Amino acid sequence: MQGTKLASRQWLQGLVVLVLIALTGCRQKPATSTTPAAVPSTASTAQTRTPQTYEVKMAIHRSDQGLIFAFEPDRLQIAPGDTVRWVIDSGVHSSTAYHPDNGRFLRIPPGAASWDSGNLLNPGNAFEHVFQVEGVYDYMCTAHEFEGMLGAMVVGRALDGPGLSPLSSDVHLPDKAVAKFDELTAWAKGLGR
Ligand SMILES: [Cu+2]
Repeated sequence: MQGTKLASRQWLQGLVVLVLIALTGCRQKPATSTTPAAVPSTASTAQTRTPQTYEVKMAIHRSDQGLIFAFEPDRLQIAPGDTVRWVIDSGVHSSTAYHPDNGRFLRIPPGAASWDSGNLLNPGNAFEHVFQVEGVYDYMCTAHEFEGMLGAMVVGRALDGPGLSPLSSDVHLPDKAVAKFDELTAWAKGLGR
């Protein structure tokens, strides 16, 4: 009698242990299965956008009015961290920031990195610059500034700064460059802040 009582008690204890294992196993399962699903979904929504690269062609076109020298597009709104890649389509050109480092007056946000590609000689030649500081940037082609070959970049918002101010009266530029400045500044102002 004693023997069977002991045996059945041991059997009961064993059953209790098995039930406990089964219960904790059930309780843990949903926890481990929801955690991995939650992590990537929150990470992907919280992450910043992937930086983009924009291409600007540098070209010469014939028209009824003569040759047209142009950045295409000549104006772009991008986000901080984005890259602009200038590529020669036709002709010899540069992409050069209006910045004292390039012997010009300042028309990019204070503290922003200047750039100068130098002359790119052949179709397909390219130059890249990463824009980090928010604001308005003006640049030109050194060879064709007098032809109005200018471009503008708005990085983030068109914040007040050198790129939005009127040209100072002591700056002497060819008429076509002045006209292009006015056009690009009006565009940047039109974007709002
Ligand atoms: Cu040019």
